[in-house]
Amino acid sequence: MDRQLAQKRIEELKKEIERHNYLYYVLDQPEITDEEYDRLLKELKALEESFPEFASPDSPTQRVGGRPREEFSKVVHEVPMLSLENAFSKDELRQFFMRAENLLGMEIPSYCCEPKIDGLAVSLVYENGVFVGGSTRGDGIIGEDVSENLKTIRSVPLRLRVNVDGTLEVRGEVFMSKKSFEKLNENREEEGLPLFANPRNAAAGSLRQLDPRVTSRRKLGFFAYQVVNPMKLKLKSQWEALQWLKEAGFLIQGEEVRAQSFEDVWEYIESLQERRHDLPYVIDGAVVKIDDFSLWEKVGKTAKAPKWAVAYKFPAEEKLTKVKDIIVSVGRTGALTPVAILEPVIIGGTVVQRASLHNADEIKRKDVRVGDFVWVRKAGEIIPEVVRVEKSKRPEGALPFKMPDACPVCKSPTVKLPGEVVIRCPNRSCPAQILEGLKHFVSRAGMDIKGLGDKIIRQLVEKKLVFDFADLYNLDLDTLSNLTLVGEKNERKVGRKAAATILRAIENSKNRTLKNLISALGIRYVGEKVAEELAAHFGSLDAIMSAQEETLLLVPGVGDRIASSIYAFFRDENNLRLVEKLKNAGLKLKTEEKEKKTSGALEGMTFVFTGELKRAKRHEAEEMVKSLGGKATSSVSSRTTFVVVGENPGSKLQKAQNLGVKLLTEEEFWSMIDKHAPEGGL
Ligand code: 3BA
Repeated sequence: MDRQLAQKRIEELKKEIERHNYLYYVLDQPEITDEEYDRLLKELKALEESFPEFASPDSPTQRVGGRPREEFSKVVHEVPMLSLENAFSKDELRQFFMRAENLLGMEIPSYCCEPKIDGLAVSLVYENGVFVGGSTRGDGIIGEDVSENLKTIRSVPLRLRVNVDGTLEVRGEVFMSKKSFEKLNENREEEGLPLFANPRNAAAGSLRQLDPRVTSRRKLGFFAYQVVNPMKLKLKSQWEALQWLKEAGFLIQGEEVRAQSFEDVWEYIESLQERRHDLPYVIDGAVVKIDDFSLWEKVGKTAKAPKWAVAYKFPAEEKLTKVKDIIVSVGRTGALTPVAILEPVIIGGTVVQRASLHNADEIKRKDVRVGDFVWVRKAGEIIPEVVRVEKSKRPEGALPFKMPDACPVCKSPTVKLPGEVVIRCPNRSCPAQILEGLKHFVSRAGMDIKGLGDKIIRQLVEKKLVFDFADLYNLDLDTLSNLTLVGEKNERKVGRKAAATILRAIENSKNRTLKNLISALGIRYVGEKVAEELAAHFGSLDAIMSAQEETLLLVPGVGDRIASSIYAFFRDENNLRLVEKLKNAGLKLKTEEKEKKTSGALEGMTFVFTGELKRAKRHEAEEMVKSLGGKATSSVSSRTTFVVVGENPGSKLQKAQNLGVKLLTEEEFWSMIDKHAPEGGL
């Protein structure tokens, strides 16, 4: 493609991709599929690589995160970021606005009410409509420059959708949705990393990552609520500012209302409080602002906070309940975790009957005892936690809880490594560790063996039918069918039919990819992502097993801690024996790429599609090509074998002609596919 054409297409793609970002992340009304979106992004990336002179900081390709930094530089906020005064009751809220009305000498004509999102305040700066950087609130005067990380947030527009000359500063809150938070913690648990206590901490941790690529993976969002210099835009009220922000391409919460009286404000707060648990992100109150900007200056501010806005904090939903028992569970890595078993209570709409007490230090600090009444709440609306003991209700004779000196399951004496807070069961053959290890092995991220539920695994371990993962592959029909299931009313046998299904699932798992196997082994700190990288980099388990730590460090995402964990895992005799057994059981210990490459009819051919296809969607056609061993890419180069030309072809046709790449009509393409495709193709 010539330079001019490339530049034009790059601008086109930038605009188009940002439009789809806006449709998806702000309006929640996508017009195209994820595949189509990825294709556009890929095309842009390829073009920017071929024509680096046209790459720019406001390109959506910049959202994946640049290089890691040593530290964040400090920035002074042009206009200080104030804090908000809090009100904890209807009365305090009324007091706050009565003071404002006294200062004004008039009744407040209208209020703007917004949910108070529990996130992290940041400030974004735009020059002539282009995002140039942003920072955290810090102490309100000086914050940290987290520009690169902010760029990875899809709801932060890189270019405004309206024209604004000069500098514009927009402030708002970076947050993580409840769903993303739960997913993130699930992954971290799998990888043996410490969990985030709530979405706010997770968002803060993610935004303050020195490596923007990490931030990019952490699905953050940005809600805008403030235009710093609204007069410049001729905006007259907070409500107008919010509507303008939306037009300019920002995500606003959409729960905001304009209220005409204090009673209406209160009605809003009550209704918000009822709906708060149904929102996909955590809110901890409402922010109520005098709507009219002209009144802001008149009421003024204190050294710390405006007198025209206040945060109403929802009362924390804390319930008093009884600790029926404190049990100690043993995890996959042998870590002992004390858990309070509670008299069930409903908090935030769900029943809570357990709360982790984390570790010995925590339990000692809170001094939780069996029989105590404790205040329980949900951290970040999600994770139940014991806030404190109601000492006045402590039953006589309640004894301080002591962590056991022996594993509650296998009775091995526990150990505490220097520098660690956790107490561990050191016995690698402890049934609890085997059980948790097996659960992980058969999980979706691992070997994905359906039908092997917790109950069955538990029996296999208790009856000493299975000692390690490899033993699963020696199970027979008789053994399995004689295990019991817990039915609606009574226990019954698994039976031959269900047992046969399970055996088939176990057999099928032998064909899982190397990535699945690595993840299934449960090597500490090695989760799905790292497993995938290891599989792609080494191609076989043997290669990973013999790799030195320095070699392991070459794999993306593998640092010192992970490298030494992998290295140690494969120096352990038990693990080596396990791998040998798995090999003998017939598990695949290599990636499939090499096998695939020689078998496909389209091996060595690269296809590019342009224009609309009639017989299938473009991504389906690309899937077909890949399934036959060919490659499908989004941009035409001298390495392209065929360009398939559909209806209304784009600039790729021109480029193919310039480069002399062979063109195919849609019909020619399909007859080529049909010749090779197995039954049931498209
Ligand atoms: N509105 C937080 N401050 C907010 C602009 C003022 C303000 C907030 C708000 C000061 C929310 C204090 C940090 C700060 C920008 C200073 C909101 C929320 N309005 N809706 C009135 O949802 N958490 N926080 N942010 N300047």
